[in-house]
This record gives sequence, structure tokens and C-alpha cells, in this order.
Amino acid sequence: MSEKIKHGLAAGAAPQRADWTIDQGWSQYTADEHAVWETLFNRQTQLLPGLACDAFVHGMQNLPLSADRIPDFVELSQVLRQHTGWEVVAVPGLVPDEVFFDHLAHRRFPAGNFIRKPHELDYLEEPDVFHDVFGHVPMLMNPVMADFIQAYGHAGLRAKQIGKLTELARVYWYTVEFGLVRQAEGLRIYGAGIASSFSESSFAVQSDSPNRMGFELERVMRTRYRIDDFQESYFVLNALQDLLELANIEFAPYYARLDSGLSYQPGDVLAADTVLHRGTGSYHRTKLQK
Ligand code: HBI
Ligand code: FE
Repeated sequence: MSEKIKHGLAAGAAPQRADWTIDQGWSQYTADEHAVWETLFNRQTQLLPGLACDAFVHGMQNLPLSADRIPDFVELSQVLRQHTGWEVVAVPGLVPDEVFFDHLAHRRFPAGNFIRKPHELDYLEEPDVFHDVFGHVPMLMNPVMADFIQAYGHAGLRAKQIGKLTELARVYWYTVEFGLVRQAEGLRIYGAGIASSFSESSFAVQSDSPNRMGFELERVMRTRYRIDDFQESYFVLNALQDLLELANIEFAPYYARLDSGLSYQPGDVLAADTVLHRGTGSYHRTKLQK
């Protein structure tokens, strides 16, 4: 277990419940914490029209989310359950892989109950209530995404047992977290890691720097990703419906094929890729020089 996963618990303490859930403790949020939510909520809501996909916008409209307060997971779950059968449960931060997957397999989305500090508005490593709720929950209102994330939970449990989680986790990363989708008007965000980030929202859709390529499963499973900065490459679905196929896929033959052949760096572009935009790489190049 990593150090990160112990965060939120007293040193050496075991989680109170075997499934790592805790009470959200909604009444204990301070005015300052609600104010951080308000800042983040307003800034993202103003930014996302024209950047987020229709499913995200519709999900958001139908949820009891507002600027003035951190949402109550019980209220949120009542609405979510009616639409797609999902609910939101509170966890203290990152939880062990098997625990995370077991929740997803049962249509429970584990959301951090804490919120970032005012000096962490733009970036923090652990998923907090803003990332988990604002980023993920609107897409859980979408039936296709609802089924896909549950299927990922089942696949994750199997992948963990057979030592293939690294490859499977790339699928989640490049879809649920950092996915783009084609829409009639242009490329749009559906990934929660992008939708909950002020700076990456415009970077992912509008910047010349990153590559944007058609999503291809085996290609994605071979592709490393950045966890500490904007992505160098985004993979684009033709439609959210494409996730249905991915939800029903048998991963075993893919794992077998991945045992031979290459893995790719985040910024690689291959001859076989469907390149929608060949990135200039300027953003990451500038960073390297600093
Ligand atoms: N725990 N709370 C939380 N949120 C995550 O996204 C998460 C996790 N534990 C493990 C995990 N993600 C990843 O290891 C898998 O998606 C691969
Ligand atoms: Fe996430």
C-alpha cells in the first residue's frame, strides 16, 4: 500500500469499515471550504460551455449541484440512482485498487470527502470532492458511461489478479479521466481529469501543443501517461456510444498480445495513428528547458 493511500487516517490505523467508506461529514465543512467549492464551481461552469460534451452538460443540469455549497452525497445519490442506478460514497482519499474496483463493480462511486486548500486550486495529486463530484458525477448520469465504469470495475478486479493493471489502467486514464469525444461542432471533453481542471480544459481542446488521435484500444493500452502535468496526447472517441463496445470487451486476448511488442511514450505519434491534430509539443518542450 502506498503512503498516499494511508492519507486521511491516523498513522497505522485501519479503516473503520472494510470497504473504506466513511461518513461524508457534510455538517463539518467550514465556510472557507464551501468557499473553495464556490470558486472552483463558478470558474469551471463559466469555462465549460463549448468545451464539455453535451452529455456532461446535461448530467450537470440534472444534478443537485450548485455554487453555494459542497454537495451532500445523500442528495446526489438519490438523483443519480434514479437515472443510472449509481450512488456516491465518501472515502478519505485514494483507496486500495481492489476496494476501488469493487465499489465501481457495484455502481458505487468513491468520492473524496475533503476539499483542496485555497493554494491548491489548480492542482492537487489526490482526488478531492471537486474532482470526484464535479468531474465524474455528471458523466455517471449518462447510461453508456454508467455501464462502462461498472464494467471497468469488474475488469480491474481481474486485471489486478493477473498482474495486468498497468495496461488496463491506461484505458481508464485515456477515457474516463482524459477522454475527448467528437461532436458535430468539434472536439469536446468528457474526461473528469480535464473537466475538473481550469487550465487543462482549454489546453486539451484548443491548444496546438498536444496530439489528438483516434482512440484505438491496443494502442492506448501500450501508452504511458503523465500524472503530474497536462497530457501530451489525447485520444478521441467518435461517439460516447463507442464505450459500450469497450464495456463488453474481453480483455484477455489483448493482455496476451501486449506481452510482445512495444510500449509508447506519452508524446509518441505512430504511423498507424489516426491523427486529428499533430501536436507541436511546445508546452512540454518549454517546461523541459526551465
Ligand atoms: N481511489 N478514491 C480513489 N479514486 C481513484 O480514482 C482511485 C483509487 N484507488 C485506486 C485507483 N484509483 C487506481 O489505482 C485505478 O484506477 C487503477
Ligand atoms: Fe478521477
